[in-house]
Amino acid sequence: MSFLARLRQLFEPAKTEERTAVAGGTQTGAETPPMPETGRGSTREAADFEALEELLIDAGIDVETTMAILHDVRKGTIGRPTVDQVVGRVRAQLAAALDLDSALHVDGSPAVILVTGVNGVGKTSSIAKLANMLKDGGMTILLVAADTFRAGAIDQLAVLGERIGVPVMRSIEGQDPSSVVFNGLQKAIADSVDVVIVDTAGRMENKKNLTAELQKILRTIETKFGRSPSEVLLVIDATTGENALMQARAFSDAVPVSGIILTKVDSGARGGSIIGIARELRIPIKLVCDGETMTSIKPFDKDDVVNMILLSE
Ligand SMILES: Nc1nc2c(ncn2[C@@H]2O[C@H](COP(=O)(O)OP(=O)(O)OP(=O)(O)O)[C@@H](O)[C@H]2O)c(=O)[nH]1
Ligand SMILES: [Mg+2]
Repeated sequence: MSFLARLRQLFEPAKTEERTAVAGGTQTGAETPPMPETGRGSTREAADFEALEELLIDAGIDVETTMAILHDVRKGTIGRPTVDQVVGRVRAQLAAALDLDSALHVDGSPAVILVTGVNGVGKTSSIAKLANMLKDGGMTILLVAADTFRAGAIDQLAVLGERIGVPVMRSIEGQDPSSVVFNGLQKAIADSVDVVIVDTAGRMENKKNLTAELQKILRTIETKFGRSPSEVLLVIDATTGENALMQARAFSDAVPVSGIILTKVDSGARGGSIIGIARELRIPIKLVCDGETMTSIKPFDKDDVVNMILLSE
């Protein structure tokens, strides 16, 4: 059952009716007035709020946002809130948490976009989708295969680049990722390319190596080319539960993450943890991927993401 359906079930009028009937009342559901502030009403309200709190936490919503929602629902209603009041306040708080600068910055010549994330979240495919989107917008792109941990990763980017008609700076397995980025940027400058998008490894011998490599790539861009990436994007798989927040914390501790690409929202996403990331780390979602085709990418839309969370099972 979706988060929204469970919310509705918790606060639906029928429940009030049933409870009132048990208590000896005769009112009918839809017209049931709010419960008076009696001792019994307060106990029931407390139980409702406890259930609401449980529901929000269970949906992956962070504690701070959960508390803000409970506070809003309490302060805005006298007696028992209606379903629509509760849903409206949940929506408003989720939207407020997501209210960050979601514009994708592609400044610089070339602009550099570094794409990071743990293995399997959708980095390489999102890069191809993003390149395709920017190319359609009239920009020239170079993809850089700086995930040199696996030969397969290099081939995957090369195949996708060919499919969308975007050149790829290839590498060889085991090559220093920073040297690939250096070569790529040199080529991009020589060819007057608008945007360089760098694929990175999601898996290494250990996490320390992974973040050290990212930091080295950033240093190379800074020291050799005197610039910073216009975006450091972290890819988060929307089907990941609370681990998503831990991933975001770890990456943003290591590198200046400027935005999130939220992937796999088409695959039964849970997604609630994205709210904690936005609220705690102030990292905006910039792009959303919802399928496996090269056009399954779109700029972040607040209502879409709020709906995704509300409709998640
Ligand atoms: N349904 C769906 N599948 C996706 C989406 N994005 C990526 N995938 C799939 O997820 C799998 C992993 O995607 P990759 O792009 O290879 O992920 P990665 O992060 O580059 O993986 P590593 O290079 O191994 O770290 C592939 O099978 C993709 O087709 C999406 O938005 N929707
Ligand atoms: Mg990859």
